[in-house]
Amino acid sequence: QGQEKWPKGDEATWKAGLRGVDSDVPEITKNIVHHVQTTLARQAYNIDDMGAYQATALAVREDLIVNWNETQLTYTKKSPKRAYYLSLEFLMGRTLDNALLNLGMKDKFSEGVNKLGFNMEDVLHSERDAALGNGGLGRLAACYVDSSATCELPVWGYGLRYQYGMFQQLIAPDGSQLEAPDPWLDNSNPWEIPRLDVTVDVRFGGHAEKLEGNRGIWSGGQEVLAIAYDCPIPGSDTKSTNNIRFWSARPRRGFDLQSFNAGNYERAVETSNSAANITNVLYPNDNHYAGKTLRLQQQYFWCAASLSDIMRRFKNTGKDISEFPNLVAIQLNDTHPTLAIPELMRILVDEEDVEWNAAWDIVTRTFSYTNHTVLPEALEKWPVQIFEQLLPRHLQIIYDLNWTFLQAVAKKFPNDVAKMERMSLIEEANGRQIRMANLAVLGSFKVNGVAELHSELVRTTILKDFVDFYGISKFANVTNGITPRRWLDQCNPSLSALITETLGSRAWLKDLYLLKGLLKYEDDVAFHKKWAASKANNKQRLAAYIKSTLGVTVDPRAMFVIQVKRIHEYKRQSLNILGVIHRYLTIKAMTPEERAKVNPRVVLFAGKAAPGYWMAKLIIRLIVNVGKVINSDPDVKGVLTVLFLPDYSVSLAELLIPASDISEHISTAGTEASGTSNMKFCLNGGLLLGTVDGANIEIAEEVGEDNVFFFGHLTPAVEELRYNHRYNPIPVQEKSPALAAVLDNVMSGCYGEASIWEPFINTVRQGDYYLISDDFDSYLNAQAMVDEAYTKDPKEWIKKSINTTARMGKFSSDRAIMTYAEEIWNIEPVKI
Ligand code: CR1
Repeated sequence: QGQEKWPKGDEATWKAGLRGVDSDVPEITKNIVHHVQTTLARQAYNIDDMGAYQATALAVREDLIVNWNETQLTYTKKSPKRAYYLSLEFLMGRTLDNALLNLGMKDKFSEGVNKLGFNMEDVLHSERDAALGNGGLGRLAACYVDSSATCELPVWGYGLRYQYGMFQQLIAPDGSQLEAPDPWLDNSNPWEIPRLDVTVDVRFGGHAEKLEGNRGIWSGGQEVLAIAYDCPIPGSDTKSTNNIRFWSARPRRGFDLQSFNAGNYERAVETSNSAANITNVLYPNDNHYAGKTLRLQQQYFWCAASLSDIMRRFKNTGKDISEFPNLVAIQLNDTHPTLAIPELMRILVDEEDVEWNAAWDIVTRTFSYTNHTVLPEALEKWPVQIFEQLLPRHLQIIYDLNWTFLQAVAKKFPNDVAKMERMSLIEEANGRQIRMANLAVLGSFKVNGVAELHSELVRTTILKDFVDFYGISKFANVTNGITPRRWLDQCNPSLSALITETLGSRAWLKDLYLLKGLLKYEDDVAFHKKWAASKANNKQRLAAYIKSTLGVTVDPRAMFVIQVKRIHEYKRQSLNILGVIHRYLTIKAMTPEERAKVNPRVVLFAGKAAPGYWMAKLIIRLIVNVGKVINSDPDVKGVLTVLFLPDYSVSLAELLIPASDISEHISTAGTEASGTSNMKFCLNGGLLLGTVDGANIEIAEEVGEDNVFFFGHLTPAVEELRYNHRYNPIPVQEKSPALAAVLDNVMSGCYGEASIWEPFINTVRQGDYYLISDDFDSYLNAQAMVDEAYTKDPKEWIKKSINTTARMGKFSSDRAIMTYAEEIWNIEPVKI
């Protein structure tokens, strides 16, 4: 009844929390009230979930900042060698829950929030995702900063503070993807600390003059101001709190107004707008190079600001410049930050007066480069012409580097002109272009791929010439990893609690190999029951979300089959949906008695297509329309449901991943460098259905091949199969009658007019670059094995699930980051 008079929670707690009131209300609660009262200037009468979230976040932020300060002070005092992770993408997702768990304060805060009349779940859900990334590459960076803080390594991330993150995906009534902007900073971001005093001038354009000894002077053009925003990254169960420094672009004050007279005021303001444009938006391409000038501006702006900041910090140590590589390691996350290489050369040679060869020695002991893809369409190449306009001095430096490099190549491989052409930093065909991967390899002391197979492909295909030139030891593998804090403890509280209860402590969260301890219970009936209950609970949680967002009822007792990732032809969501159609047709042809024996499935898709990737968008449209037909067909009701969940995000992944029985990772062999959601699903006890590709292979090595469902051709077969598709094509009808029937069914018009789907169907019937027709029957076979395993012996299935989770120790990003630290960066943990 008190609730009627007092708007929210416990009146006494609110009042005792106010400023100036002496009380024994816990510090945490008082702090939240304090932020409601003074920072938000609101009160119990007008505070909603969003307000409660903001006040709670501000209170938690204070603890983060205290730890952050202490960590940074320790780094400054001890001046250890530090590593910097340069990534254009950090796909962070939400922060509050993760911060509370890492700080070990979730229970206390939940209590406080409750007292004030809120539910922690609702408060946590009020936070908007920070989606400053496209997919795996950006999420990997986020996992790596979490692990570096947890492992107490002195690592900072450097990124861009985009005003607009990854677009919001909407699905139109006809099934097409629509894009809406993501103004994620609109509600302000409590996790960032603006450093208005930390700024860097970044020059674009102007003239470059060459002096003696390869030195140069770069002047004129336009300067843009970079302003730092820091984002504290707490480690788990440690004070160690690292940083991501995000740069935001501002027009340089005064510059524009001076260059125009008062009569040109509007033009002047336009120019300022164009400067701020640089950090406006994240480019929404995944595994695809788009070649936009503004993107090159982003890359240089970010590299220049970060290197200037790193150099300033190094100089504060008072060490001689030759010591730079002994105190600084810089990791290039893909080729996006490759400009950091000529930029460091420019700083050393032009500004620090270091002799050219000595400078190159410093540079090549500082950088290392991670390659994330062998897909040719993703390799960055910038037209020389754009460089001439924007970065004239860097172009000179690249030419000078190339000159020396090609001489060395010619010396090592006399008369091999083709090799020289391939290895040159400049591609002469197709207008002249600068090959960023070649430059990244040239300027780095170590190059790594992200899973064993991928690293091998890097060494034997795209970088083979460089292996011949430098020797194998420069080329390494560091298999990707994921943070078990977010990807089990946070997203799957019921399983996390069961694991902790069973193992007797939470130590597994920082030593994931301890999960092996679960194997003792692989046949334990009571444990099986709890394991299954947790999965059932997660499936119900997802079913409730589906009900509330799509209005569709799914049965949590059905098998949940999930494929969530960027929509891409190489990832073959197409194969999945064609397989679904085959299943649909098969069930429809059955008698009711036969249907009753079918293993009921809910097939879930989610993922965004790049706005300019027409074929990927067509595939989404097909999935949605096939889903509509299947879901409204009484013949398959309760046996098959197919849904496309819109607007995939880190937060949606946290809901989906714990609910899977099977997840699909079915790329054409040799195309998926690693994959990381495969690791997340398996860590949460979902079994894997996939091709022999990327990290699937290493997952199978760990969890046992009998616990994964593999299918499809292997990597060495791909080239020949593609050749055959081009030169000796076999009709689909002959290769796979099942697939031919599915394609005919699509073209029969039952999911919408044939003309809509024709362009997609043609890619399968002709050319079939991604080998759908070659793998289709094998895929169906694997699906049949899944059904059999799931229905025949539920105990055996649970045992597989337990085994999968228990053997995922290798895939902690702590292991990955320690490998980088020990084998590449040569840095050590620093105790705070
Ligand atoms: C790969 O496609 C990998 C991530 C992280 C992606 C994916 O398989 O897991 O990187 N590559 O390493 C990429 O985005 C630009 O390349």
